[in-house]
Amino acid sequence: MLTEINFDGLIGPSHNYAGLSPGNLAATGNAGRVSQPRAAALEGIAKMRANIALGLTQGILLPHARPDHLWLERLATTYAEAPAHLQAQAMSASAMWAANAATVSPAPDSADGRCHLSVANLVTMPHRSHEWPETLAQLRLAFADPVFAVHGPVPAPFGDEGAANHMRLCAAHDQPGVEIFVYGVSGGPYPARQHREASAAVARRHRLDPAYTLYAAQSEVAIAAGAFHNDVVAVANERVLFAHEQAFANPQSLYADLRAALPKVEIIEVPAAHVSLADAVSSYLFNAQLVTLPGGGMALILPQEARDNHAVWRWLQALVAGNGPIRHLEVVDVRQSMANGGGPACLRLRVVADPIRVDPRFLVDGAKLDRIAGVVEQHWPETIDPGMIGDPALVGTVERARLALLEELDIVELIYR
Ligand code: SUG
Repeated sequence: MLTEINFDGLIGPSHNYAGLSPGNLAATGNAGRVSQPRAAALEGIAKMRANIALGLTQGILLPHARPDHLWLERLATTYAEAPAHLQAQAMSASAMWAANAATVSPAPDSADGRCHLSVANLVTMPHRSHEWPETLAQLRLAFADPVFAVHGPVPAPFGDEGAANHMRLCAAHDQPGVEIFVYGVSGGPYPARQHREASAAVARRHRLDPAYTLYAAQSEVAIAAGAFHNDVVAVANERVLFAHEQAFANPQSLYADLRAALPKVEIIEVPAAHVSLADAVSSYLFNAQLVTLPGGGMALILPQEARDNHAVWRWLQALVAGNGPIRHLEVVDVRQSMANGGGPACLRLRVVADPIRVDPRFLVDGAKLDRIAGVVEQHWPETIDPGMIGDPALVGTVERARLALLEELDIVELIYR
């Protein structure tokens, strides 16, 4: 039984606002603010509970070992001796944004009938460039069953940011789909983080049918407005593509190719005259999770910021009042993650698979989330002032917190990586 499983990155105990991502306007705008890791993780857990309450299957990916001593060792330094910017990069909790963990091609799309996962190299941002080894270790545990093929990263310098720049459209999750790889060319003052060459390599190793694989450039204005990933301006689920009018460099040719490959497709384009790019980016309207509900119909799982934005909320009200496929709006509070540029969709990696094939330690229900919340309440720091990142006491707290979680979940393999 193939079904969509959302794997959320649990927000780690080192969550802080060091302002490490140029082009991510929320992260740079909040640089220096005091963060609340405990509240952040509990917000993420509440979002997972809301998804479970909608009848969805929920999984989890875990915070990485921070600071990353192995990375610092390769840079010939130690946490105590490293300059402040390297300390911040080694301490970042950025692995929480699981949409950047990997690109996933479900089994029906691949010539070999396996579900392929390629870990993202995240080479453009130094603080994210060292995520992939532990992400890969977690994917190899969670998806060890031979129905999955887990791949290492595409080599640098080709930047790959994973599922955040990948959309899959299909009649139903268990049917063959059309995969769209969205890449950046340039974005005004900001880096384009997904390179076409990386996407093409992922498509080849996933053994996708070229006739059902599309490439689309992100528009330069979208990147310049703060859409550092495609999932800030577009989201897809089954036959529905929900996108901002200015998301793509050449939307008409993308839509034409998509209609040819999947005649059933429904494209919901939000006009800039109703919702500006600035409103789309600040509200994270498109960073919603677009999901199919077990009883039929689709829901958008939106951040509170989308409700707080007048133009966005008015547009959404009109959307659900109409006769379209999106019928339900679910609002979640993930403010701590949002302040670093990560909305509901950034926090999850979608995998279409039979849950029975997944290592059960990476699947969660309400009772397991209670146990995880207990660890968070006991061990996650209440606040982190980015000026205190070098403090050895903080390092001890962060390391003990992760250890307590791995022990609680019995995922001890990750301790001795
Ligand atoms: O890569 N923020 C992340 C947010 C990623 C959001 N993911 C998706 N859109 N799928 C990023 O820019 C900020 C961390 C800091 O500044 O400490 C950060 O890495």
